[in-house]
Amino acid sequence: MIKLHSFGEAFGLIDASPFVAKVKLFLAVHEIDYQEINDVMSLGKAPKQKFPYIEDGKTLVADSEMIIEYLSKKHLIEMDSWLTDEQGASAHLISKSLEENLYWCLVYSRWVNDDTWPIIRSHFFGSMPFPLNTLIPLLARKGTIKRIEGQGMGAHTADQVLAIAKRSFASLSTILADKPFFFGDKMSSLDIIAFAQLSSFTLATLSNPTNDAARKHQNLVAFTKRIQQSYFSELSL
Ligand SMILES: N[C@@H](CCC(=O)N[C@@H](CS)C(=O)NCC(=O)O)C(=O)O
Repeated sequence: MIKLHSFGEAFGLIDASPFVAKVKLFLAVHEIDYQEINDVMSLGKAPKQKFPYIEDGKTLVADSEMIIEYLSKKHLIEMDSWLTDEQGASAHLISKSLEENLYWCLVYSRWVNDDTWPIIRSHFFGSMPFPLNTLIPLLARKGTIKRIEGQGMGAHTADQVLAIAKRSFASLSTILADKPFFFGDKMSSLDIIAFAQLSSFTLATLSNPTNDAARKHQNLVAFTKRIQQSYFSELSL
């Protein structure tokens, strides 16, 4: 059976990481059995020093997109074969916007902003013994802020990052409109990616200006709730 290395459920979400959530939803939608291994301490041993990665026997596959490609080939899944070429191209670019831009607003809201950082610190590092519980979170926060700065989002003020996130939420809300899924009645891989990124804001039990801004869009809240309830009903909403 496939082993999925993840951070684990957190803040009412199926995983603290939207990239892990994406793989978990893909596995659930396609009814692929797997064993989940939550071990944040082993992140350093991950092939790309990031979660998710999977083990399939001796094969290791890291990166959510590559995992989905690998599993699609193995299980002969063609989730997007019904999309037109134009829809497929738009889906690709929207998903890149979500994962390469909106995602960094999420990281900023959790790791940079002082309103949410204490909750993140206590969740990931609270059970460590003293003095690790003071030193490790400091180092981890410093490292994450360096990555956010390297990516570019970290150069902005909190208000500017919030404005960037708000524009993405509004655009996604407009595109989704009152459809069940982004391209109509049927789920595509864009819905999997959109669920993973959006639910990290709409369904998180963390109250901050970014999550509150996402929750103003009723259709995005309903979309993420519906999917979480359909595939992960054990998580309370
Ligand atoms: N492109 C990767 C991104 C994965 C990623 O950024 N994972 C983050 C969590 S959301 C991570 O493991 N971060 C740990 C670190 O950078 O130390 C994917 O699609 O899987």
